[in-house]
Order: sequence, then structure tokens, then C-alpha cells
Amino acid sequence: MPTEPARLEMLSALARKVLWLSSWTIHHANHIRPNVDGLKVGGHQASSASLVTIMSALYFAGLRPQDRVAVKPHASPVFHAIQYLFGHQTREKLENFRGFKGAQSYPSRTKDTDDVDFSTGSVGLGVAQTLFASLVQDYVKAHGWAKDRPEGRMIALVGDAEMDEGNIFEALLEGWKHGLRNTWWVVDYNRQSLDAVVREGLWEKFESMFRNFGWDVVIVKYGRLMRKAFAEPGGEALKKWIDACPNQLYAALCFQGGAAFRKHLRDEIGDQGQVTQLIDRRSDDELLELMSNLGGHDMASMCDAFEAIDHDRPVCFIAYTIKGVGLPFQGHKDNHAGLMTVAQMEKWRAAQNIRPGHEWERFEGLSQEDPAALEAFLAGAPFNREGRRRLTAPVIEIPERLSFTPSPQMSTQQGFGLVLNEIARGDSELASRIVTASPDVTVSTNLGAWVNRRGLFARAEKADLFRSEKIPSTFNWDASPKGQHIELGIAEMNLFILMSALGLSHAINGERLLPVATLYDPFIERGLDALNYACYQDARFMVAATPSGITLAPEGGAHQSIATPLIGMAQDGLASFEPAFVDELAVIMAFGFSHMQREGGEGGSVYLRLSTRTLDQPQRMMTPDLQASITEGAYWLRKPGPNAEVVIAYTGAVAPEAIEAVGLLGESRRDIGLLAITSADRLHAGWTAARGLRRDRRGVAHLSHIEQMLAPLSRDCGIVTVLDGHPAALAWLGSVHGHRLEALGVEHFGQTGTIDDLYRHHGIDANAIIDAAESLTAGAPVRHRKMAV
Ligand SMILES: Cc1ncc(C[n+]2csc(CCOP(=O)(O)OP(=O)(O)O)c2C)c(N)n1
Ligand SMILES: [Mg+2]
Repeated sequence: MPTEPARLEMLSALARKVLWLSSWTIHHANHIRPNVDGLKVGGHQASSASLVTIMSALYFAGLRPQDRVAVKPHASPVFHAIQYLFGHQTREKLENFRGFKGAQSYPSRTKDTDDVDFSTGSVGLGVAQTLFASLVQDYVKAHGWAKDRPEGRMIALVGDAEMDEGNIFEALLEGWKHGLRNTWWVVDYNRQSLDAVVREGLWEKFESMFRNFGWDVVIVKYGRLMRKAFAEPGGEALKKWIDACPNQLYAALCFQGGAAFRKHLRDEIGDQGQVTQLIDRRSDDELLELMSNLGGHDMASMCDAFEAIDHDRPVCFIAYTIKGVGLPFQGHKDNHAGLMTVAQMEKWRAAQNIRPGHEWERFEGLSQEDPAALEAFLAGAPFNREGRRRLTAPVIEIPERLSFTPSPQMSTQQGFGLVLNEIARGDSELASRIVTASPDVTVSTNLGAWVNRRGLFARAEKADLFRSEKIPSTFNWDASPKGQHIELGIAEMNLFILMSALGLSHAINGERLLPVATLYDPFIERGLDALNYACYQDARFMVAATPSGITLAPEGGAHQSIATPLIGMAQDGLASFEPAFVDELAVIMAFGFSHMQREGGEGGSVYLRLSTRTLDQPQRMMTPDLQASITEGAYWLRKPGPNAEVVIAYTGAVAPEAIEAVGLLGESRRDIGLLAITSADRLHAGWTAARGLRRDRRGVAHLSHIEQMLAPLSRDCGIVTVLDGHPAALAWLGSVHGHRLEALGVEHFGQTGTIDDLYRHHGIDANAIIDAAESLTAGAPVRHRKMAV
């Protein structure tokens, strides 16, 4: 369907405004705002210009309210300019671009106020996020939710060099497996990255790769001016020259201008009559306009390309563009951080009919347009019709306590499986909203029983052939649209991006999901950037990471995790727990499912660092006090007496060593306390928050949980901390009230052995705890568990 001229004119006028406003935003940040030194803008101007037409075609025409977009990080000024034209962004925030609380350098769901759908910044992640968001939309629909909502398209605006990021390819594979639909990736094929001009013929590789994975590929190479010229006599020869021109030369000529193009065309095509006339009919400026009229800069071509899609298959658009188009450094290979000088800006301002002092006026310089008509056009843009786009969903009720079938000896990993199994047996709202996923470690992380009950998710029914062939197996995994486990290949990046997508379902689809991921703890590091971005987007999910530490000893040294307790503490938006016993875990999981649903800064995602080590389980009543302490991060397993000389504080699977050491120490040291730390993260965060509160509001006497717990200890009491992880995770406890402290933990990677071997080797066994306690206290030597060998 051809796009009618009036509409096109309107769209082109708005695109000009977007280019102006985004450029002015950047210019303002560099040359006008006072004290700009620390806020200088690099890497935005040329990258942004590249996408102006494509984004204008989408936001002002192609997008519908239910569509969601991940914008290439450096096109943030373009996004903000578009939202400014819609009235969703303020001048104040644009004037403060990249400044404190100003419009963000990269589009941010949590920090920007103008309806960013997905946060981007770390290239590649936003692209894959759209793919998983589309799978999540399918999941929600298949479960019979969000019936009234039309299906949205999940769209990524992708830099061509962004396609180098491996996580995109991992996602493509997963999308293919799950029958991906409703996903558009628009590649801004400007053939430039930060340092370089891309290899020749990359688009062919993209094309065959996407087609391999079942995508449609639409190449938008030539704009309308070009296509018109190709139809003129001699046009074929011009087209041939353009197609053969190397990327680097084309970019260089775009930078140099019409005269340079003319010289090259003349030299290389030679005097061939018709094509020479075609070129000579055009002035230098007209020739440059023609040669810069690549598909991605031609409003009609882009609108037509988007409007032509009348199916739900995934589509990759490869739109040819020029980095920095329309600006003095267009095409220059060093333009990534290119900025206009004040003189260049003045010249360009005059050419745009923008009066000094009127730079921020929405329709300034568009005198040929009727402002009321522009206003009406913007108000009527389909994207804008429903106003704000962030949805909400009611909170799912979580029982006060989650139950499980207890046994006298269990590991926390086993307990995790038991708790989920118990939930799966019932028909609670909680059970129906949980969705699990695992990168090929479903069985080995104890999710098997849950999947047996709740099934695998697939858009079409698929029987477990082992089951239909009557081959006995512990796991019966039929796949159906009602299934609640999403089976993933071994790619932890995919796991966390899927968590990010599932964990935003309430905001994107208006239907809340409670996603639970399992993986081996060390492989958190494999997907860490995706985990970080998932938290940054404020997605809500629970990660059960198991096995962990060196306690997974028989698994081998190469699977150990040392840094994860510190990651858990340092990761914003993630509350980390490492329980030792299953009754603690059940309390934490109940807390976690609520925490995942709390608004804003009050809530967040949850990380459970679990273990395969079987421990004797305590027989005890779970009192409300104990429950509260577990979720706050610590409780006394044995309260220190008034004359305590030393306290042992432990986390997780080393509980038996701590308990044994306390027993042996008790023979010669008085009143020893044993502190069970279930969450170093929550304890530390509580401590920091309390100090902040006391500083901000003088006179407030609020003490954090850990301050209260350690308050009764005398100044001379020593503290020994121990965990199967980096000792720094607990070493800070000595600073709470200034106690001397010995921090035990693991600092070296990769030694194999039995748990006993490794605990001894790394100094986290009972003897090491006793040694540390002795070094902090006076008194007779303590009997050790075994004599040192
Ligand atoms: C994971 C990650 N690595 C590196 C960067 C730094 N970086 C920002 S943009 C860019 C190159 C972008 O090239 P392209 O995707 O082609 O975008 P263009 O600027 O050409 O539009 C790089 C390396 C980043 N943002 N994220
Ligand atoms: Mg590029």
C-alpha cells in the first residue's frame, strides 16, 4: 500500500524535528549547560542520526499501543525527542540529558520517566530481550490470560555491530526452538561501529542466518529518490556502481559530499552517455541527497516496509543507513564520538529556520506545517492512543508458610525441590503463576518433581515418547500450552534474559508471573551481565543456584563458585540468601514470592544459594520471631552468654563444622554464641540503611538487625566468620561494633577432593574455626576434632 503524500510529508517534518531535538539535546549538554565537563557526550550524535527516520516511521506511524521496543542504546536522544514531541518527556529533563536525574544516556525503564519499554546499554541484551518478551507473551496467551489484549510486536532497533554480541545468536536458537512469533529486529545497517567500518557483505551473512532460523528478511537498501533515479536512462549503471562500492569508500564519500561522489562516479563509470547525463543533471547537493537516500533514511520506504508485514512470523529488517546522516560528520569513520562545533550548529540552525532562543519549541522551524494539524497527527498516532503504556497486575497471595515433607537429613537443594513439589500438588493461585526455567539442569537442580506435575510449556501439545512407549522413567514430561516449565538449552545468558522478560510480565502483559530459575551456582557468572540488566529493568524473579561453593566437591574443581556470595551482596535489586536448613529455606521462599511482588524499591528479585550437602535438620518450632530473623538475615542458633569470649558466625553448608567447633570450644571458652547467617546481603543492607537513617535524621535511634544482635557482646569478644565462599562476604561483621574478627572462607579455585579434604585445604573445617577462635581469645588450648596431619 503506497503511503499517501500528505501523511508522508507530516512524518518527514516530524523526523526533521526529531533530528533537530536530539541533536540539540546533545549540543546543549556539551556547549550550553554550565559545568559540563564531566557530562560531555560522546557516541550519541552520529549513532542517533542513523536511526531518526526508522524510529520516526515506527513511533509516529507503525507502532501500535501493545507493541514494545528495545531502542539501541546510543539512540536514546532520539527516543527522548520522540517522547518530547508526544508530550511524555519534559524540556527540563532534556536540558539535563546525562545529568543527575536528567534524561538518561541510554534508555532506562527505571530511571527515565518517559515510558521506556526495555532498558538498554549493554549492547545485545535489549535485542534478545524482545525475543524472550515475545515468548512470554505467547506463554501468557497460552495460559488463557490477557485475553482482551491484542498481541504486541516486540521490536528491537539494533546496531549492526551490536550483532557481534554472542547472546543474540544464543537467543535466536532458542527462539527457533520455541516457534518465535511477533518479533521484529530492525538492523541499523550503517556499516560502522565504534572503531571500524564493518566487513563487506555482512548483510548476506545476516540474511542467510536469519532465514535459517525461520525468520523473514526484508532488505531496505534504496530510498525512493534512488529508485526513481535507477528508472531513469543510465540508472542501471548507477545502481551497479552503488552495489559494488565498498562500505568504507561509500562512507568516506558521504562525508566528503556531492563533488567527491561526482568525481568517483565519473572516474569509475567513465563517459557512458546516459548515466553521465543522469549525474550531470544534478547539482552537488542534489547528488549527495540522492546518494544519501538509502532505504533507512527514506520515510516512504521504511513505512512501506513496516506496513507490508501482515503475518506474525519474526522479521529481520536490514535497513541501509549512514552513520551521522544529515550532519557534518556523516559517514566519517571517527564519527562515533563526533560532535558538532558551535559554528557548525549555528549554520545548521539557520538552515533549519530555528530562531535563537526557540530551540526547544516543538514545531519551531516547521513553518510550512500547521501546528494544529501536527498536534492532531501526534495525538492520533496509534502508538500514543492509549497514553501511558506500563500495565499493572494484582498481587498473588502467598501463604504465610510453605510446607514440605521433612526428613531428618536433607540438603537445601533437595528442600527446594520438595517445597516446589508441595506447591505443585495444590491448586493455589501461587502454583498457577509460577513458571520455571532451567538451562538444561532441570533434573540436576531438583526441579524434576515440579515438572512432572506441571509439565513442559510448548505452544503445541507434544507427548513424551518414552512415556507413550511405556519405557519406565522417573520423569514424565509432556509438553503442552498449559505447561509451566520452559526448557532452555545450556545458555545462562538466555536464562537470565528470559527471567527478565518473564519478570516484567505484569508491566508488559498486565499478567503477573512468578518466575523461578535454576542453574549451577558457578554459572551465574556466565550470565552475569544479563542478570544485572534484568535487575536494572526491575524484573522480578527467583534464582535457585545449586550446587555451590567447594561443597559440590565430587562435582569437581571446575564447577566451584567462590565469588557468588559477593555478587549476591553487590547486585542491586537482588536479595540473596544462603540458608543451611530446609525449614529456613521454606521461610525464605515464602518471603521471596512476596518480595518479588512488592512495588518499587521495597521489593526485588531473589537469589537462593543452595547446596547438595546433606545436613542433619533441626527439629524446632518455626516461631514468628525466628521466621522474621531468618528473612532479616540472622538468628542465634546458640545465644551467647553474658561473658561470651567468642562468637562463631556461619553461613550455609558449613553449619556442621561451625556447630562442632562451638561444641569443642565450649569445653574451655565461656558462653560461646553461634550465629546463623541466612543472608549476609540483607544484614548488610539493613546496617547501611540504618546508618543512613541515623545520619539523615539526627536523633533517630533505629538500630539494624545485626547491630541489635551483636550489641550485647562485650568489646573484647572475638568473632570468627565462616562460609563456603569468599571470606569478605562476612568479614564486615567486625565493623558493626568494632569487634576483632577472623574471616574464614575460600579464596582459590579449582582443587578437587572430598568435602573433608577441601574444607581442610581451604581452612573452613572445624579445626580451622577452632584455630581462629583461639587466636582471638586467651585461655587453655582447645581440643581439636582431629590432630592436624
Ligand atoms: C556490551 C557492550 N560492550 C561495549 C559497549 C560500548 N559500545 C557502545 S556502542 C558500540 C558500537 C556500536 O556500533 P553499532 O552497534 O553498529 O551502533 P552504531 O553506533 O553504528 O549505530 C560499542 C562498542 C557497550 N555499550 N556494550
Ligand atoms: Mg553501526
